[in-house]
Order: sequence, then structure tokens, then C-alpha cells
Amino acid sequence: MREKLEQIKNEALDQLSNIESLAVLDEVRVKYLGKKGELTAVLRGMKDLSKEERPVIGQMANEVRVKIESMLEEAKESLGSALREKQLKEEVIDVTMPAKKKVLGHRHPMNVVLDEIQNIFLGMGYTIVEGPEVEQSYYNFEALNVPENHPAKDEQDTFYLGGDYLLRTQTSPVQVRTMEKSKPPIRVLAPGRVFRSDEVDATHSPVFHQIEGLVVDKNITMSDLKGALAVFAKELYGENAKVKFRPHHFPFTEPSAEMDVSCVYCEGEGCRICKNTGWIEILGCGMVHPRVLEMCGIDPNEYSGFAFGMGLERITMLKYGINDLRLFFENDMRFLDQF
Ligand code: 2U9
Repeated sequence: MREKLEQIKNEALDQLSNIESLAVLDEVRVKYLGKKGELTAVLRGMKDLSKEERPVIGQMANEVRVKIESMLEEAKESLGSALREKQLKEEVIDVTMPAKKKVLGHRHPMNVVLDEIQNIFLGMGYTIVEGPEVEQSYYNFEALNVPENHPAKDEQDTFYLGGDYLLRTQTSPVQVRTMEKSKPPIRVLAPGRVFRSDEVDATHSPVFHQIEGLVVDKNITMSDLKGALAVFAKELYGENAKVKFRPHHFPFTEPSAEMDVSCVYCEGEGCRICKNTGWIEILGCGMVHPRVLEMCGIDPNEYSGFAFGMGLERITMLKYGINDLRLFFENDMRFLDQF
């Protein structure tokens, strides 16, 4: 796998050094980083590696990905200035400039943060997994220890599509499917779009994005959960970030907690953003409920695991000081141009 990663890096760099159009640039991106891309295939294959090898290869793959991404950015930049120069020479007035500008240099802020979070967990040996947005009730509720007629279903009211189908309210069904398919050790990150029957306001939307994680192996304890999430917070917010865990309740984890990070704006002093508490809630987590493991075909007497979930909109809003979630979905260039 090391040789394969080295080969991917060299080939991509070779192709990017002679690039002539944005279309080819995109082809290179898809070839290596796309869903069916070569690097993605290596990452998928990591589940077959030994426990010792996985973090090392994960780190290498991460470095290759970052390198290709930065080369893509550089190539995009130089293509952009070449194009602009050509336009100036030909005195063309480009009425599509905002759209083009986006292609040439801008990324949606949520994609920037998603990449950052994915890279942190890839570096810890996690694999990225995806699953359907249209789900069966069993995978969204019952397999997660939320039985039919349980009051917890009220908090996750969704859109029912008829029959047994609904729009998933969380990405957890992806982990259920992963556990059904593969034996531990499991270490996955499941990002994706989720749906709830909520009214739109500054902090709610019927469509939003979650990033959930799941680790299952022998002897996984709450210490593993706390260690992994503390490292995550430090990588995302800087070495000075502190975390604390408050007991909570989720049907799919026991015990459960919410994790706060020391306020990124005032570093714990107290300010408007953290409502003078010095802390900001960023995610929920807990030890996977033994009943959930059992329903997914994993023996809870042999294995244990931890899980966590966070809202991507919320994390992005905190990172950039954005106070209204609706800005993410309106495609107003005055907003998008800032990233
Ligand atoms: C399986 C077992 C357990 C995923 C988890 C949370 C805690 C959580 C919220 C954060 C903000 C959702 O976007 S949000 O509204 N999520 O607090 N999620 S533990 O637990 C799982 C997942 C899958 C099989």
C-alpha cells in the first residue's frame, strides 16, 4: 500500500504539472480523490490492514491527499490568472464572473470544515463510510434502540415516504449497516445529509449535515472515547483547547455524554458566544448500547464500542463566527465569496 500511495502521489503531481484546462483539472481530482478514485480505493482497503499498520498507512494516505489537494489548488490558481490575463488582453466582459470565480477559487465553508474534520479522523485510522438518505424505519430507529411508539421518536420527527421508507434523521443507519457487514475492529466516520421535520430559523433547518463516528473492538472503554475526542478537539481548535464531558441520555449509547470545548473566542474567560460560561457544546457521544451491538450481530460480551455525533453546520458556524444557518443554503455570492 505504501508503494501504491507513492505511485498515486507521483502520477498526480506529474499530471498536474502539465495541466491546461479546468476540465482536465477536475478529471484529475475525480481520478484520485473522487468517490471511485484511486486514493479513495486505498482508504477503503485499509479495513483489511492490521491494527498496527492502519494508523501509519492512514497518516500516509492523509498526507498524499493533502499534497494532491494543495497541488490542485495551485494549478487552479495559476490557470485562473492565465485565464484572467487572456480575458484582459481580449477585452472580454465576463457577465458570468461570480460563478466562474467560485470555480476558480472558492469553496463552501461547510466543505472546508468537513475536509478538515475528515482529515483529522483519517489520520487516526478511521475510514469514511456513506449510506442512503432514504432509509427503512428499522435502520433509523429500531436498530438504534428506539422502539416503535417510543417518545424519543418525537424529537426526531422526519418525512415519511410511504411504506416503511423515510428520510434518515441521523447518519447512524450507516454505522448499523457497517456493523452488519463487517466484523470488529471497526473505526468509521459517517458524514452526510440528514432530515428532520423542523421549522427553519437561525439555528434549525429541515435539512442539515451530521458527522458521526463509531469505534468497535475488544476492550474499548470510555477512556478511549475521551482520548480520541480530546485529540480531535485539539486538532480542530488548537493545542490549548480543553474538553469536558457532561452526562446526557441517548437511546443508542449508555452511558452517554455531551462534550464541551473551552470557548474558542475567549479561551474560557466568558463572552457573548459562550454565554459567559467559558464552554461551548460541540458534540454528543457515548458507549454503544449493548442492545444495539447485539441487533447488529456483534456479541456485546466480546466487544464494546464508542460513538459520537456532531452537527456540521454548528461546527462551521462556530469556526467562522456565522450567526445564521440559513446563509449556508441561500447561495448568496456575497456570503460564499468570503471563503
Ligand atoms: C450507532 C450507535 C451509536 C451516534 C451519536 C450523538 C451521540 C449525538 C447529535 C449531535 C448534534 C446529533 O447533529 S446533532 O443534532 N448526535 O449527540 N450521536 S452518539 O451514536 C451512534 C451511532 C450509531 C450504531
